[in-house]
Amino acid sequence: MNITDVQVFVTCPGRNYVLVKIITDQPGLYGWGDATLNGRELAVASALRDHIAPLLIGRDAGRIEDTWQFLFRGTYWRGGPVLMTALAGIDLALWDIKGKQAGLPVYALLGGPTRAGALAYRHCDGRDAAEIADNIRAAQAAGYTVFRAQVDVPGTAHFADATWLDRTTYPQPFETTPYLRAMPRLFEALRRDLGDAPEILHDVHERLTPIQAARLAADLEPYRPFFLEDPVRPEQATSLHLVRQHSTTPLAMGELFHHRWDCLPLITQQLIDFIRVDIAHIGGISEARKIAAIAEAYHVQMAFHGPPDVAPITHAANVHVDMAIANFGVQESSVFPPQVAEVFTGIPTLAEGLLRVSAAPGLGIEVDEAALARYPYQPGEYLPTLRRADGSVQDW
Ligand code: KDG
Ligand code: MG
Repeated sequence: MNITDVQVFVTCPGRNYVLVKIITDQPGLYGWGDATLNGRELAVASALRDHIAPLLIGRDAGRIEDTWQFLFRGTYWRGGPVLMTALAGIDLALWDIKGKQAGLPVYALLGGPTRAGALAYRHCDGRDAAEIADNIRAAQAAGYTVFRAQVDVPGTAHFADATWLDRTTYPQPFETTPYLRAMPRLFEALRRDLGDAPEILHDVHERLTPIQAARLAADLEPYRPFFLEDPVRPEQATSLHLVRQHSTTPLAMGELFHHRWDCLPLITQQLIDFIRVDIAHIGGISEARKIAAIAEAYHVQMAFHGPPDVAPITHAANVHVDMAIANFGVQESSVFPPQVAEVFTGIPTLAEGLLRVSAAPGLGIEVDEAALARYPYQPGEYLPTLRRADGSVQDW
């Protein structure tokens, strides 16, 4: 079963996505992968079209691990976000093919289901505690039990654009002092309003120094957050030692990591409780299951990144791995723009707070190529840059 073609599509059904279709010499046997890197889509598309696709023609599509090693080590340049996202696109498409060839869903190839579905969390961002509480109540009515709370910071912030509420809300400009005071007040207000039942987490988005992160983790402790995500920057992640020393608030990190070696220090030193790698940015399912196995040995749970800026194929891959591993923690869920449903079928479904994939062979996602052609790439979809009051750059 040899690869005869690797096609790359860049489409924008409300968000820019880079999709990979690998075609084999078996009639009708092909696979879809996602290689979306938010704001750098064309760099990945070029890596795939110009450098990777020509290397794959004629290779055995069934040799997933060998292809992974070939692209990661065999081509010398390993590592960064562009190449690891390109590799993920190939890896996901090959797992899709493997499942279709076997007539089995990918979770069955990974060892079979260990649970009924993947416990999902929902973004419930808002301008203030009251709006977040309302959003949590609405999500509770839809069956969710775990929620992400992001809020404006009194005195410094305003929401210029309400459409950002569905993504992540950020104060502009951003100063850490009011932020560090606002977050414990937010959690206190949410607990007063909603009680103990909702599991509530917060994403710091790498904006704090280690000692500030330690302060926040300690101040949030009475309100029992589900986890505190990305409290410090990834460049010196072992500074989480300082945060650990000062609190028992569970910590999560990993969406900016590229492979298992980025994760190793945090896992083996037990500096985090949840690892949040993005399957689309760490080279796909092959790498994800290795990270899960390492994490399992250290009692770290998996919480794969699941933002709307990766395509539904990655969301399906998340749930296939979540279903099969023992150390699943929680799955971030996203609401896609409505046009996404015109392009993709088989997107994971949510019921009673659990994300599920069907038992269809492969990843279970089909892509309508006529529909994606109606939504050409939109240049300039970059992440906003957060700045401090003095105009200097802050982590977003
Ligand atoms: O492209 C960046 C987003 O994926 C990121 O900002 C989302 O932090 C995020 C999250 O936890 O979903
Ligand atoms: Mg995050």
